[in-house]
Amino acid sequence: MVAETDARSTLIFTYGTLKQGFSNHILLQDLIAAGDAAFRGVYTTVNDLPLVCGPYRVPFLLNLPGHGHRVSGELYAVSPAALAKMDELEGLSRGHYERLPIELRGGEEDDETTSAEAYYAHRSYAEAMWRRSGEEGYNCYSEKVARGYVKRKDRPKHLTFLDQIRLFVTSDGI
Ligand code: PCA
Repeated sequence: MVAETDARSTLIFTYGTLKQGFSNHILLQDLIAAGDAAFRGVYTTVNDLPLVCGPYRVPFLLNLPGHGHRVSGELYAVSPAALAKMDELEGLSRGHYERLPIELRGGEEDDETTSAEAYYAHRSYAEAMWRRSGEEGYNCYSEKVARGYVKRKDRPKHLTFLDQIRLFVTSDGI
């Protein structure tokens, strides 16, 4: 369970497919129904950060502060069990994303900052992805930005996610 005052809960800032209305939100819905996650509000990053799309319009926040824009997303408090499930979905142990601190503003207290964590693109490909994106970022993973998103089950099976990322960053942008 994740109570309001639970010291064991972790605040996770979601900026992509985990948000309401996007393909992986179903995981959070299940966790909320089980009492393992709670929605805390809409927040925006304090710092400019690049939010880009990789292969299949998959969103990636890059840990390259000072580039891109302030990014909006949704904040959730999650239990340790929920965090483990989210880490698995985001491929932490496979080098897809890494979970790192992020500073946010928003929710009720507009003048205060909130410390949370977010799933950033793994450092092994973040800079290459920034160059591949023409060093242009979004401020929100909206319906429009997500258009063309391909679900995991519909992607080529013979390539790993990291293979697909490597192909994407070394291609010319078609
Ligand atoms: N899911 C995570 C990271 C990127 C993604 O699509 C999120 O929504 O924050």
